[in-house]
Amino acid sequence: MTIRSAKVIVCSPGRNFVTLKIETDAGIYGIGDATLNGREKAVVAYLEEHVIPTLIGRDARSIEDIWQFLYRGAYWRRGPVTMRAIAAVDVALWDIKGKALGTPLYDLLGGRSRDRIMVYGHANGSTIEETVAAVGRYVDAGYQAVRAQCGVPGVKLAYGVGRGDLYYEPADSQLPTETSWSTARYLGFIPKLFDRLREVHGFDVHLLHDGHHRMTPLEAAQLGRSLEPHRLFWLEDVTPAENQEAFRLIRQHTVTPLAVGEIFNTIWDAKDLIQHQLIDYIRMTVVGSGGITHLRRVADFAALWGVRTGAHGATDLSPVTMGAALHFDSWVPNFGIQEYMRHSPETDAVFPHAYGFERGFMTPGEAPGHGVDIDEALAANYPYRPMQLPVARLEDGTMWNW
Ligand code: GCO
Ligand code: MG
Repeated sequence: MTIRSAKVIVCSPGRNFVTLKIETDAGIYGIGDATLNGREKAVVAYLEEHVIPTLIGRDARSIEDIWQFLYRGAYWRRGPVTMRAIAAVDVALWDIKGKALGTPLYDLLGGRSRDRIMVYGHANGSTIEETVAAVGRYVDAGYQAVRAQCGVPGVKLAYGVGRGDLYYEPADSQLPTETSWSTARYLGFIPKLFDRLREVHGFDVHLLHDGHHRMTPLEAAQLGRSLEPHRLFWLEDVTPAENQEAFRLIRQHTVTPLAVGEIFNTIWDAKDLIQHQLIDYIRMTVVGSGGITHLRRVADFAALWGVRTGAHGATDLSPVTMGAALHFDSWVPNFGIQEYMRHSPETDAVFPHAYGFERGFMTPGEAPGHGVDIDEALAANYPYRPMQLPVARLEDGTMWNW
């Protein structure tokens, strides 16, 4: 079964998505996601100019060999653009293999380890009481785990707070929106949010929080320690993890569980964090990490050290990634949780999918492959719109991490 053609489909049904479609001479096609939020066109060019021409005529069944060919063959390894392009090919090929064998992707990986997949939703508000009410709506909808983010008094456009839309989407402008940041204000405020959340909602719901790379290691340690009484499910991305050793300091000071990895691309970004047991959850997902083929190596390595998965699942990960991730989650023995940020109805219509949600849990469906397709005619109604992620500055104007 050889690869006959491949093409990249760029569309914006509510937000931008880059999708790879690979067709074989057997008439079977597979779909992969290559979306890199705010930098989409770089991956489009990588695929169209440098990857697709090398795929034509290859055996579509040789997923591992094609992965190694793309990873080693580029000579220039790793990075978000390269690894998303590889992921798109990899996921499309797993999709093809599942369809060719008439079996869902989870089955190819070794079968199901669980019946349903616990997901966490995103609750946010501009005040504590708004956030408390938002968490309540998720609890009422059956969620067992909810991420809570809140506006911070004195901080303009704090991270993670919706701007009136039902579907939170941070990439909101052709030129990056300038937001402001004060870690001091944040550290003084967030414990009050969780005091109130536990007071109202008790301890039966898992609560999560995302620091979005803003703190120094010591500040992160302080936050982790101050939140210990609230027994969070996890505290995410407290500090940028380019320096994996930084987490050692955090770990020495707090027992609040730590999650990181949504911006990691390969196992090399997470190796030290995992083998020194400096984190509890690894947030890498298929689109960011070279696809199923590489992510399962990460998960198996993490399992050795008691680290569980907690895949990134924001709206910039297309339904194709969501579908593939849910199959992966169904199989992976060291599963922790799956992030689930709902897509808009426009996105869901362009990407018909077999996966489903019911009261806080998801299932991948039983369709062969990953079970997600693209309606190309509908996609053509939604042309690409240049959008970038925001940036953040400290109160004195210093550029900080968004
Ligand atoms: C999360 C994330 C995202 C990112 C987004 C950037 O935990 O869900 O931090 O919402 O900000 O993926 O494109
Ligand atoms: Mg995050």
